[in-house]
Amino acid sequence: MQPLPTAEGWHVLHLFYRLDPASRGRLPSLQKDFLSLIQSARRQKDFQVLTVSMIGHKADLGFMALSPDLAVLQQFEKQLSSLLGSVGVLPAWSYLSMTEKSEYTTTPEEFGKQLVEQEKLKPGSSEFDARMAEFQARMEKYLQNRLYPVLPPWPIFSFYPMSKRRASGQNWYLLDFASRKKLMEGHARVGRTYSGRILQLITGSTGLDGWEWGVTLLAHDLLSIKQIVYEMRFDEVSAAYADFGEFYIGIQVPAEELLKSV
Ligand code: 76R
Repeated sequence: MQPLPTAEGWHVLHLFYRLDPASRGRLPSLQKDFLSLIQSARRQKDFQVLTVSMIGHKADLGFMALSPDLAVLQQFEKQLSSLLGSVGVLPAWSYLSMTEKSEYTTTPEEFGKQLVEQEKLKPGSSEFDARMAEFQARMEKYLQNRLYPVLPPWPIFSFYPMSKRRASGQNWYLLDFASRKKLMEGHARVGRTYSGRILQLITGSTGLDGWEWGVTLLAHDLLSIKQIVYEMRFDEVSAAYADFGEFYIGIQVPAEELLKSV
């Protein structure tokens, strides 16, 4: 298949499969082919896939695959579905999105203004220049992480889709940019208090799937997921403007263990 690269970011495909009771006993027979499929996918440039043992009846097996090439992702999905389908493990749900940078990040101009107004630094002074250089370096790393994330093997995996509301009197898309930016600053303030406990990856899916974003959260413990989602509910962006889909929760395990874990 012809490569389908994108100018910015990576394609992201969340895939969920459900076991038929009769297929459980047949899973061990797939182990070798399954591992060789995962390993050969992972050899492709910048391809990542998380393997997740799901909790509850919505799904048993979960995968979050990322690739710069949409064709690679599509082929991975078809090969995986065909392999799992051969023992009666059937698709339960999928979600297509793309990594993206935020519209609401602080610009160098805004940061410079803060240094002058709040910290009384003089533009052109050596301290001002040093702080600006540090800001630029931090932003570059941050943008790189959003567009090209490297996802750690933290055990708790949570995925849910969300949209910003478009209701009368509560229409996110009719707010002006300054108001949206101010609201998002409040959101980010809450989010940052979970630094080290929650890794969040927001991927855009407007025009690609049924909701506007996919929210992937990784954590070391389930309580952190419950706490952040609860706390965010009180933040105005989520309280007034967000609608959510179903929550898919699982345990991230090495590919070698996945089929043995369900
Ligand atoms: O990206 C950043 O780290 C900078 C600030 C930031 C942006 C721009 C940020 C921080 N988020 C941003 C954008 Mn978020 N986020 C969610 C959810 O359950 C809910 O109520 C909502 C789901 C969570 C749990 C979460 C966590 N965020 C967004 C967007 C895009 C909005 C748009 O473009 O209009 C959505 C849909 C969204 C939703 N957010 C953070 C977090 C956390 C933990 C952080 C801090 C990250 C850190 O500093 O490490």
